[in-house]
Amino acid sequence: MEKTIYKKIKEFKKIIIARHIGADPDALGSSIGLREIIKETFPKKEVYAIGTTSSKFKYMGNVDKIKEEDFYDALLIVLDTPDLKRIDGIKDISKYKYVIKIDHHPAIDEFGDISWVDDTESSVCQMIIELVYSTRLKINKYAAERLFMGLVSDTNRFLFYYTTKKTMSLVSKLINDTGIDFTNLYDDLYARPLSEIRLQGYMYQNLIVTENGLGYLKITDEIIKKFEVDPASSGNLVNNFNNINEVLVWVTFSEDTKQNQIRVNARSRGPVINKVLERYNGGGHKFASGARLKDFEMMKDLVKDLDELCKEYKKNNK
Ligand SMILES: [Mn+2]
Repeated sequence: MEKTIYKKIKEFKKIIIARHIGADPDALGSSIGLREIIKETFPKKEVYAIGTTSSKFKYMGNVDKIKEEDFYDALLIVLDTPDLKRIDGIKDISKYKYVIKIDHHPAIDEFGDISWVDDTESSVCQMIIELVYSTRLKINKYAAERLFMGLVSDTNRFLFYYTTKKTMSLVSKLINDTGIDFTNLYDDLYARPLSEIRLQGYMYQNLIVTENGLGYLKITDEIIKKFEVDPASSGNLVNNFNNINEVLVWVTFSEDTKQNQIRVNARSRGPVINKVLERYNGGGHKFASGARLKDFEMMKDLVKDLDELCKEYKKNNK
């Protein structure tokens, strides 16, 4: 697989790298990292990492702007994106000459002339590191830093279950080969505004926990305004609710008045939740999923379904 991908990269003069909307460090790190790797290996190629980004992730590097129609003869590489509708900046992948998909989410849409999808991989950044070490691609320090940050972010500092022996040995090799100053990178990754810390305090105080072990919390627009945060903030904090004795699955419902929807972020340390979230216009990983609801009305049903799931899980795992 990696060899075929390398061959295609070698073959094309123009390469576009895309990833999902609402980019996170894994999406940004893998796309920007891969761009730098290709440029390092093939300095004459035109390579672009596209999609919108936020000021919050400025430290991950710059993204490129392109006019899509000028690149239909290019190789398109789509990273970290299981479904077509969530590719940032690409309207119709069928217009491109050749498409490669590289992803670690459970597949939703099958696409790409080549598709390397493996949900046992911790992150797409990990897959890019593998790609480098199994082909003649060259890596530099800047690319290595991007990949390291994306991997650390997606594994929640090597805490998540899909952190494997392979993850550790690839990271170790990466550090050895490129000499990145990895502890320094944490300053960028984990610095947070006080407003978000205060919101986290509110969330800890107000989490409702059922007897079956479901923790849930509604975050209205009023609360978002009061804490001077944005509708995505609570979702960014949801990983900090791991390791609570009484909580098996936890979920936040955050009102987004601009998009006129409720953002749902769910995590689990046991029950498989993505199948439930799929029924609510969402999905994701087994233990980390999200969804979008039209309004708070549907929250009750989802809470009930997840609570039921916790109950089942407890019964079967006594
Ligand atoms: Mn990812």
